[in-house]
Amino acid sequence: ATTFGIHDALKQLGIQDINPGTSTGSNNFSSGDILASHSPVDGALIAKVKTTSKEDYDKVMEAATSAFKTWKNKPAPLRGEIVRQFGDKLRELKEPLGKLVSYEMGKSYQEGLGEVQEMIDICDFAVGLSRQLHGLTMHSERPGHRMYEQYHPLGVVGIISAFNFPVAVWAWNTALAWVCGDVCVWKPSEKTPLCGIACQNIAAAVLKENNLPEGISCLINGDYKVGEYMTQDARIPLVSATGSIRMGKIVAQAVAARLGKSLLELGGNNAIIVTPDADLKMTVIGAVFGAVGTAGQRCTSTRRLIVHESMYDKVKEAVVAAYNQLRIGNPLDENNHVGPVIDKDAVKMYQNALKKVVEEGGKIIVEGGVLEGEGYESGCYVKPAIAEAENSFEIVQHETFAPILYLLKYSGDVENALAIQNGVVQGLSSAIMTNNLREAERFLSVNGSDCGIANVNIGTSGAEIGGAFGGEKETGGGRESGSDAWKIYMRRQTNTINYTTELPLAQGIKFDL
Ligand code: UN1
Repeated sequence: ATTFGIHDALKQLGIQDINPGTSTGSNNFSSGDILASHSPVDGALIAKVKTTSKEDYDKVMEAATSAFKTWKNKPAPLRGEIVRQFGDKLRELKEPLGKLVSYEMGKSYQEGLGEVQEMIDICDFAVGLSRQLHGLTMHSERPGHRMYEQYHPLGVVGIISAFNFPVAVWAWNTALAWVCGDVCVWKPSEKTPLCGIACQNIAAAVLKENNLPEGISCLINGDYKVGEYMTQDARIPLVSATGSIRMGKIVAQAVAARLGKSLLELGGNNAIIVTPDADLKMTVIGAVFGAVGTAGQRCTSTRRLIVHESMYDKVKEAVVAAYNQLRIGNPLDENNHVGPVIDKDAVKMYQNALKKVVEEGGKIIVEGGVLEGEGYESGCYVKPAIAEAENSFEIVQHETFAPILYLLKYSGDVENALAIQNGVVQGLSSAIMTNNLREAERFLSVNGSDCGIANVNIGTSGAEIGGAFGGEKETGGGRESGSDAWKIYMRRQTNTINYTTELPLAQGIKFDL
C-alpha cells in the first residue's frame, strides 16, 4: 500500500497497515473474528480489523450509557464547542482522510476530499445549532398558565452506515446527535472498516483532550449480525440506518417491534427529466457526473434520464460523446474520472443488470464491461454503460449500485415525464433540466416530483448539508443532515405550568370536590 502516499495517510490517521487485529479507536473492546480490508483500487490488503462480539458489544453499551450521563448534562453550546474542535481536526486531516476514503472505498480523491468537506460542513452547522435547539412557547387556554416545549437529549443513538459514503454519513448523524446531547454507537460498513477506525481515532483524540469519556463516540465492527445487536437493543432509542431497501426493511421491523425510532435513508432510483427547454451543456454535465461519479454508487446517483422526444437524439449523442471521454482507473490519480466499484460482488451485480436489460428488450448504446490488464488487477473496474430502456423493465425499477444509466423517452407534456419519474418504488432524488418556468414549477408542485429532493437545473447527486437529506416511499422517509433534521435526535417534552392557586381543567371540564 505505498501508492499515492497511502502509507503516510494511514499513519497520520493512527492506523497501522498490514497488521492483524489493528482495530482501535480507543474505546475498542473488539475481540471477535478478523475482518480484512482490501482496496478495490489495487486489490491490496490494507489492514485487518477485529470485529465486535456480543460480549464486546455489551461493554461498548456500558461505556456509552455511562458516558451519556456525563454528556447530557453538559450545556448544549459546550457540546457544540467539542464538535467545533472535531471539525478543526477534520480540517487538519482532510487530505489523509480523503485519501483513505478514496483508497478503501474507490471513489476519486476529489470526491474523497469532498466527503471530508461534508463532515466539516456538518460540524459547522451543528456548532451553530448547539445554540438553537429551540422549542416553541404556546398560549395556554387556562388563565395563569404557561405552556412551552423543550427538547432533551434522547440517549444512545445507533448508526449503521454504508460503504459508499464511509465517513460523511456517520458525521451527519453524529455531529447533530452530539450537540443534541446523545452519545453514538457506530457500525460502519464491513467493506470500509478502516474509515470507521480513522474517524473513531479522531473523535477519541478530541474527547481525550477535553477530559470527556470516550463512550460519547463508540465504534463496533462487523457485518449485519453486529448491526442486529443494536436494532434489538431497547437501550438504543434511535437507530439511524443508511443502505439498501432490503436492509432497511429488516432494520425498521426489528426496531419497530420494540417501538424504537428508526431514521432510514435507503435506496434511490433517481431521474433527470430533460425537457424541450433544457440547456444541453448543463444537462450533459449533470447527467454524466450523476451517473458515473462515485462509479454510480451514490444513493443519489442518476439512474434514469427521461428525455423529451424532441431532444432525444441530441441528448443521446452528447451523452455518448461525453462517455467516450471518460478515463477509468486509479481514483487517486486525478486524471481519472471513474474509479472501481467496491468489490467483485458489485461487479457481478453490474454484469447481471446489463444482461437483464438486454433480455427485457433494452438496447445498449454505450457498451459496458470489466476492465483487465495493467492498473485493473483488482478486477473491480467497470465501464460506465448506457442502455435505452423502458421504465416498466424490472431492472429499471431496481437500484443497481453501479455506473449504468437508462435512457427513457417521453412525449407530450412534462406530466408524462413525471409519471415515469414517479413510477418507481424509490423516492430519493430527482431533477428537471428546463428554462421553462411553468415546467419547473409543475415539477416542484404537489403534482410534481414525489421525491425528498427535487432540483431544477442541477443533477440528482451532490446535495449540500444545509438541507434535510432523505426521501419518500421505499427510500424510508428519514431526514438527516440540515434543516430541522436534528429534532429526531431529541425527545420533545410539552410543559404546562400553573402559577395560580386554582386548578382549572382544560376543555372547561368541571370537577368540583
Ligand atoms: C449517499 O449516497 O448515501 O447528495 C449520500 C449526495 C451526497 C450524499 C450522498 N451529498 O450525493
